[in-house]
Amino acid sequence: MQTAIPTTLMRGGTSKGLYFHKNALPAEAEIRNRVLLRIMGSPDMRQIDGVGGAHPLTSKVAIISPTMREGADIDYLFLQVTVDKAQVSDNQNCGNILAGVGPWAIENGLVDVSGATTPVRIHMVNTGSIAMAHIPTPNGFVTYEGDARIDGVPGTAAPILIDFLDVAGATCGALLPTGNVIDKINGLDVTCIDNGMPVVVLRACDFGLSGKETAEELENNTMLKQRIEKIRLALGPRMNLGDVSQKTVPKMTLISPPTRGGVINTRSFIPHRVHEAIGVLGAVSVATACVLPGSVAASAAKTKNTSSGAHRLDVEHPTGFFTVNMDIELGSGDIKIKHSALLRTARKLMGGDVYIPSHIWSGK
Ligand code: NQM
Repeated sequence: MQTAIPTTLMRGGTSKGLYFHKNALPAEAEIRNRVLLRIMGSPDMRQIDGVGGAHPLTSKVAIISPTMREGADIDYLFLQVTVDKAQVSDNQNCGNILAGVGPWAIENGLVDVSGATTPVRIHMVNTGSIAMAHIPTPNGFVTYEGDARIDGVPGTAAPILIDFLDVAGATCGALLPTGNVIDKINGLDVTCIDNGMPVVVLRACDFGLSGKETAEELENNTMLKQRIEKIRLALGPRMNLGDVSQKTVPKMTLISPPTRGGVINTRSFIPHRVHEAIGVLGAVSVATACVLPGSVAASAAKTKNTSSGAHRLDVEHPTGFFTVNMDIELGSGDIKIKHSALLRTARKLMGGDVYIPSHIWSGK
């Protein structure tokens, strides 16, 4: 016997995942995770007996439901399903998958269309913060067609503007989780920052790299990966994340001076594979480090102005740019982020049921 579970396959930004109504999955987290592993086909490098895409960026899940949270329209819980391990993690957010949440909520009757653009206030359950997504709804329906282009996705689609108001320290408790702008680790200077995603910012040159290496070159460099993982494991507890050996945070971003007119060039380990672009909240955290006086990113960054106010920060990544718009207030040695905003697109790819052997859910 197989059990059918209703779901939607969507591209959210530069990632892809399954979007579920909370009621479609088991209520108990342990059974739910077992079900999700089976749906995706994990653990298996190829996820051959499931619908996962055999990469962390395509092995993602959004669970959406009505909310009790004041100031929000819906709850969004993000789960990362590890490809090659029996692991489902709720310890990170995902700003790319977030892009599909508003359209899904409208099309599934959780939010009413309210004009040519429908604002959806999304409570990101993983961190307790709220994002406001502006969903194009001309003629009373979600449209996926439009002329917005984001790097890392071919073609164009309808623009989804996303605002973040309160993501600083969302996971680690503070924008600078160690209390320092610079930390010393294994003889290197790094900046640990959490503006929506815990990230360790490292200089590519400290590893003998130019920063222009391809994702594949970096992934094939076993010594480099081991060195970076050692630093990650040591910094996890110092960033208030505890033992991170089984966690997907912090992300590790190698930075170098920009080469294509942006503010900084990046290569991001997320944390074991290398991102083909950069995560949304990962980019927000790195962009914040660029305008943070004294950080390792600030010295490499080409920021046109470093004063309080509005900034447009083009973060270079392997497949293009990620633009973060930010409103900041600089104090003496610290920074307050009043607001950050960015552009994503999303597309509904498939809707229907996904099947698992019934005993996975029932436990019999
Ligand atoms: O940082 C990948 C992605 C992400 C996360 C990862 C993301 C974010 O690109 O908000 O979007 O870093 O695991 O989907």
